Amino acid sequence: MTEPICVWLTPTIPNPWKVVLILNELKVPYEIRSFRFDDIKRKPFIDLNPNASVPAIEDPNTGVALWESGAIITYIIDQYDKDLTLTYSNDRLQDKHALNQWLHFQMSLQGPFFHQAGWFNYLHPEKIPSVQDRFNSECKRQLSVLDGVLEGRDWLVGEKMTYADLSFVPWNDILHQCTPMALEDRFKEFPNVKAWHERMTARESWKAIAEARKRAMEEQDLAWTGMPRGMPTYKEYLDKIGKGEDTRAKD
Ligand SMILES: N[C@@H](CCC(=O)N[C@@H](CS)C(=O)NCC(=O)O)C(=O)O
Repeated sequence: MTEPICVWLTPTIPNPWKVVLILNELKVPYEIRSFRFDDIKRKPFIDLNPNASVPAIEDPNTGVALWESGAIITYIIDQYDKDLTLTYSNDRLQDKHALNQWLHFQMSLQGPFFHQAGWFNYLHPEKIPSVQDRFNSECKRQLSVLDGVLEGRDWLVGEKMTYADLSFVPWNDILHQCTPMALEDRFKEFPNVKAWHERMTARESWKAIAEARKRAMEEQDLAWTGMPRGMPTYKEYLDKIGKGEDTRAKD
């Protein structure tokens, strides 16, 4: 019997939910270890991930512990997708490696650029229009690449949904919190991305995550920015964490 894989996360950060989404789709047991962002650079988490970022996993079935969501996804697919539900075998060498190519695109472009766009649009203490333009236009460029590839097809590679498709969901889902676009308009220029995204977010696997994420944010009383409700600026938040002060919202 498979023991639950422990997934460490802080709830507002999208990267861990990619991992949880793939575990849900494969029906691999897991347990979420949700902790406060305040503790990301502290023990015990820092012993697990010296880079102080989420997600990280510990798999009691194999003794494997990993961080970096792309590496974790590759591990889960290798270890737990023996039926090739979300991947392709060596018999389809081009498709199998194209999945890895898209995972790298997600990991090196979509995730980091959406993150930096969100930072410079909403959290950075100064507004720097040239930097905001740079990240906003790069996010659009990536979406237009995806939109072009998805023209006339449902999935990035081959005829089925794979881990590559699923890896894009959590960041696309918060595009409106990264770039200055309204929730309902975020995919206006990218109809193929919109249909693809909605195809995946309509699944039970994602609905369960949206609920779990909401609950985990409520447990910590977090605003959408990831800061405790009522925290005026990210700088103040980080200063308080640095001084070891209690950052929890006061009623
Ligand atoms: N490439 C990493 C990125 C993980 C990551 O950096 N997560 C961020 C936010 S998206 C984090 O934990 N940041 C900690 C910090 O900002 O101090 C992955 O995909 O696992």
